Amino acid sequence: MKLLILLVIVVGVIALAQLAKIYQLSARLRGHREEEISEADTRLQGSLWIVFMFVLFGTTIWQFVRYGDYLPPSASLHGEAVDTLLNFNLVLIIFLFFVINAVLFVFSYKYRYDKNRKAHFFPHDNRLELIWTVIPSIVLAIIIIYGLKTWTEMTGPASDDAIRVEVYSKQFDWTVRYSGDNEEFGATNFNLITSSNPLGIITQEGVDAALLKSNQKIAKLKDVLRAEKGHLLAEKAEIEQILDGGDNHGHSNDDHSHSQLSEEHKTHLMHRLHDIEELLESDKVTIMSDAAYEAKEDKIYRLERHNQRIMELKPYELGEGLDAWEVGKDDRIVKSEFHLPVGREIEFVFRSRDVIHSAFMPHFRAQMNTVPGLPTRFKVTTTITTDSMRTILDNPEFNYILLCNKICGSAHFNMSMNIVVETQEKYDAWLSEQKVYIAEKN
Ligand SMILES: [Cu+2]
Repeated sequence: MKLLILLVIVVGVIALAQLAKIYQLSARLRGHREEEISEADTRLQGSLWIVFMFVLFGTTIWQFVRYGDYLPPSASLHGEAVDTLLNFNLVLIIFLFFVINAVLFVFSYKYRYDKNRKAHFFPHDNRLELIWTVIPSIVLAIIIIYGLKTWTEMTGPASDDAIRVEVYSKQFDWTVRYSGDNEEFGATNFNLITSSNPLGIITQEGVDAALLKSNQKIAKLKDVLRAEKGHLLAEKAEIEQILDGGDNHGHSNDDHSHSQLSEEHKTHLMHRLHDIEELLESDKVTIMSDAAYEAKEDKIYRLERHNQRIMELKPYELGEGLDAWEVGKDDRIVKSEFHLPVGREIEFVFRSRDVIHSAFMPHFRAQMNTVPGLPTRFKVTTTITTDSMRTILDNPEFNYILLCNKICGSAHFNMSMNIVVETQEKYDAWLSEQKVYIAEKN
């Protein structure tokens, strides 16, 4: 069926081309020149421009009526400022859109080809140049200054009584941190990140946990390497050779101390030989290529270096001030959903563990990239609780949402977190129930 339609279209196009050719040939026979276009033709073309203009304007207006209200109501103080800025730009652009297109199409109609009209030679006009340079400059300056002003207001320093919330991104989820009762965030270090300390908060327990974890890894790797068959066989052969050679030496060499030492050494080697033989017979023995063996050795080296870094962190932080070191003990860590009180200024601090993500909270009109190694920030003042918004939108399922707005990997779509905006009392009650990080373990 599709093929048939395609065939009809192709044949139709060929037929039209042939007809046009015949028309051209017949025109030549009738003594018409190709560039001679009749008055009726130009009038038709000109009128079609006008028709097209009305279709364009009509569909544009229809789209605004149909889809113009695409944004949900803004639920933050600066959200209204953002919307006003957006609307200001939109109105300006739409106005220009109608003016420029009207001029374009009306002039195409009005100044269509006329045999009796002579073109006016008009090379330059200073006044016109001035008008179309100065007016756009002023308009653009207004747009830029207005935009910058709004942006600075949104991203400027937060007030002292703002609630600070840390939003931490990684492939592929969000973690949110609130400061504990001391109202300060604990220092963090990426070397301390473990499954039980996802933000790498620096505390004694955090340091111990990280060291323990990497020491366990090192021990496990060393166990595997120790039981590698090739290396065991080589060591065995070496010891056997030394033991054989040692005997010979004992006969030919009369150095007393040397043979004494050999005796001690010999027992040690015998023990080792016994261990190797036992290992070789056990099911612990592994077989590895040289490359695999070296890779494991390299891994041990890197883990030891990692430990070294943690150890360096320890005295430095402790020396600089115990407060900074232990302040994270009561930080609260939240996943999957976080709460905010209504009517308060919230200062978000964004951090990232792996790649650049973008924290996007559409109802707060807030978006900020999260960059590894560089904390970014954004402040928001909440204005509408989740419950009120559910009433406004007449949608009992509604939830504010935090999304990732940067294509950050295969499960990017999965990076979302619900936000609940509620009264201060409810928020306080909720926060006090959240997990206190690490301190909880003791
Ligand atoms: Cu992401």
